[in-house]
Amino acid sequence: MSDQELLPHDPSRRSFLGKSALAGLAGAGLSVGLAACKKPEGDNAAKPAAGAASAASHGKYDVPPGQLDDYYIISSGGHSGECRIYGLPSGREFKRIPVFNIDCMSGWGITNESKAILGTRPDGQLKFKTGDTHHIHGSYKDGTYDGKFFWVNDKLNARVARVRGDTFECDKITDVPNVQGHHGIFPDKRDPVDPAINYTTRVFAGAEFHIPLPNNGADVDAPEKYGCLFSCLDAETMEVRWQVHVDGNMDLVATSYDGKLAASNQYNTENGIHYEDMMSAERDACVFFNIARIEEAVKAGKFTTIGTSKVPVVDGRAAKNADPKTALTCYVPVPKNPHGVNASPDGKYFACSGKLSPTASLIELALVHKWFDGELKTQRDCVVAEPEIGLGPLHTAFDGRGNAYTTLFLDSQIVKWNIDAAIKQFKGDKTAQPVVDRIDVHYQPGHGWTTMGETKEADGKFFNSGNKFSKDRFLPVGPLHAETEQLIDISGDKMVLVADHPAYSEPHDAIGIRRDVIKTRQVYNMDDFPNAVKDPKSQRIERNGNKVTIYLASQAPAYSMREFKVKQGDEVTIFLTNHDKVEDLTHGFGIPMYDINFVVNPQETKSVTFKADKPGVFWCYCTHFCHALHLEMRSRMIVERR
Ligand code: K7E
Ligand code: RUQ
Ligand code: CUA
Ligand code: CA
Repeated sequence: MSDQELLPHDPSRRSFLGKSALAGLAGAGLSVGLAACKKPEGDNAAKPAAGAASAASHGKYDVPPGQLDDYYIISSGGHSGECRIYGLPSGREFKRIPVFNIDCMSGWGITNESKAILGTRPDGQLKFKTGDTHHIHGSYKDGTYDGKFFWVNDKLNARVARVRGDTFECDKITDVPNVQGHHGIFPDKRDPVDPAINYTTRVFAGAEFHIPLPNNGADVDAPEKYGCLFSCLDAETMEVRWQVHVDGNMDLVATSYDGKLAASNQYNTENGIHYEDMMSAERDACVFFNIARIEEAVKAGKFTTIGTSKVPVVDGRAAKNADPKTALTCYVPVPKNPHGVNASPDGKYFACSGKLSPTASLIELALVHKWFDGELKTQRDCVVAEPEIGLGPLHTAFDGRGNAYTTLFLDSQIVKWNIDAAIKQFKGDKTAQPVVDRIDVHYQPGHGWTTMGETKEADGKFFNSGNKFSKDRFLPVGPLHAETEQLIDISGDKMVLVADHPAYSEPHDAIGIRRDVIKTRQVYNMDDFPNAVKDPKSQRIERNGNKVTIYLASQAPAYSMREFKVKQGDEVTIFLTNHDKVEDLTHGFGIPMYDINFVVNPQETKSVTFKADKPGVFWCYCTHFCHALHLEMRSRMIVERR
């Protein structure tokens, strides 16, 4: 296909996509299962271009200069290792929050404070320099966001990070032992036993890849020694409280509004090592965790530990949990290789999407509780609907009015389906029509989310489709294209495409939060930093052998020392306190040829440590434009020859 055939606004340009996606799948050996899937009604190419439909209503969603957005989008950054904040509906990017990556602007991974959070090896180097964020979720109170914290996973190096809602900076990172492919993550919404605790106290995460337990080089060829662990972290201390050994793997995680249940979809109940094995069973599962029972078991000492980890691990495998009345886990069978599990805002259901099945399964939580009470025949009886919605369903979001919106990766569509109608149809009502609307998206949607949709305050205003490809939607910028985040107005009966926003790889999941929920601070508190140079006059140089510590202050447009001397070979630590009190009056500190670059916000203190191995004059300069004399804001570091 020539470039000419891909001109923008050509409605037919979509048609090649469906074919190429299916061809790709056939190559992967998936065609057999999909051939059986019924193609949903309608033909993509015959529909009007979604772009044309959006043009008419465009102005309504503009955010004119000087106006603020209605929502924050708190987004994962995928294999960039960072998180991001955008505005909705404008799509403007406000901030990148470095988490598992190294960030030149802020000095994340450069300063001692950030290195302490990231973790270092004995030689002082960072333990990890890269990461892969997938899911970010906020802390809850009374079933909705309280704006305090956000948690994000690192799928790559098995970590969970916390981002503060007042500064939008990462303040803690925890390594989770004995897991790989640390994928799904979700905070709880209230305590499983104490009704007075109606806020987040735990964060759950699931492991996607089977590894030998422990993974120490033994048992690499003994699949029966492989396993996946579900982990619970303390929201406050960020310590791992306990883990559960499950059958199969875990992908996404969801939690119930009553605080009692967490669940994860499983696409590899086969415990397979290769993809043919992983898709051999007709059904996989959504595994539910009975949090209160797990914590009782831990308290009663019914756990083991794995390798050098001290974290208690309880056995949640099916054979050990056959009696519902004492079971820690409940495996609800759902069709082949699901991806995604999401809680409905009414607190009643989890939707678990089909991926290799053209269906979404709706699981009623009251029935899961019934199963745990021994009052339900089989786990499968927890499924109350399984509508056929289209090809490649991945993630589901809700509008708070009884409708679900599922992304269809292969069909490149969002499908809106009605929960009650789906339940009626499942019970045998042939007149029930669950699917109420579809809209094309461009192209291949992964995550979809709605504004406030993962809270009891789901407002049904916007749906965002996180598309994995943009192809021809934006000016080409080389072989790697931007991704498309497409904003869809879902307030009416029909979905309306409102805007395309490009995004750098790869946001995966995000949450849309009403702006009044977020309360950020304007400046730091100097007292929170033990090494703050509180009075610029207390600036000083302390020497201890060949260790030199420089206590430095900044106030526009100067550093408190015009110069400082160290000796070649010294280990130099610089503490820099920013004395400016005005919001947004941030200074930077860059040392040429020493690879040092970071910013200090108003009233904040940061530090760096390095070896002064190069003699000469080095102009430490302010990197962050702060004042008319910003360029003049410098200090001379003189490294004297030994
Ligand atoms: Cu949330 Cu992208 Cu990690 Cu689905 S996964 S698409
Ligand atoms: S100087 S604000 Cu950085 Cu070229 Cu101009
Ligand atoms: Cu200080 Cu620029
Ligand atoms: Ca499977």
